[in-house]
Amino acid sequence: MMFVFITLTYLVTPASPLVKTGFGNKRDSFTNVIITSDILSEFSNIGSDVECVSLCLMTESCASVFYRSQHGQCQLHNVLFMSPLDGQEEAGTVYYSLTSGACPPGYVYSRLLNFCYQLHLDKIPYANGLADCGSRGEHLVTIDSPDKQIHFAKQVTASSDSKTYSYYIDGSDAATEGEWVYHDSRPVTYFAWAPGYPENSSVNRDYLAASRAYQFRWQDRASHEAKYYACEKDI
Ligand SMILES: [Ca+2]
Repeated sequence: MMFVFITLTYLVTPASPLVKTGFGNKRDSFTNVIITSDILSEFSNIGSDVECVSLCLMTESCASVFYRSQHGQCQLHNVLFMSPLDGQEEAGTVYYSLTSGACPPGYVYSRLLNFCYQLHLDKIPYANGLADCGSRGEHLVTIDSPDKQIHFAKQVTASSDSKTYSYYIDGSDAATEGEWVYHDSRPVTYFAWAPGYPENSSVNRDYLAASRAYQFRWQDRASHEAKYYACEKDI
């Protein structure tokens, strides 16, 4: 997908130490489209899209906004929508994602979790996903806490395009069966297994996948299986 980004740059007076300077990136594929699911909060009598983006900046769980100029309304969301076809047509509506210097446009950026990643909706074997992430100095997304698991599952289910398939994520027990490690050899200590998993069967189920069939809880899968994948950029 191609996006044209218009960057609005401005300093925000910090309401708390957690509020950081940031950017709103206009996602042109969503112009004149409105999506009303996953609303974090709404504001009325908002004069401009810039004001709407600044409200997002001041709300740490906000990842994106719709500004409805016809209604002077600003809608905050904690997910990044990926499918314009999920919305309804509404003239005068614009959509912005929040990003930062460290987490580029097109990536999902959670300021709360200091978490930056990109969903890749190509079905590929594990090694190809690993290689693609690595080509940008990234790694498969590391989900090492319940909060990250909840965030990831909410993000992928927010759009019809991204919720249609399972994702390879960081973690393998290929080296020693039953000993799960991340890309950097740290042991995996948090697991979000789907019921009945890990299967540990004889078909080399050595790779973690967040499974569509189980609300994106995890399965151990074989590396040849084609899946979506998500790459994390360390920030
Ligand atoms: Ca295994």
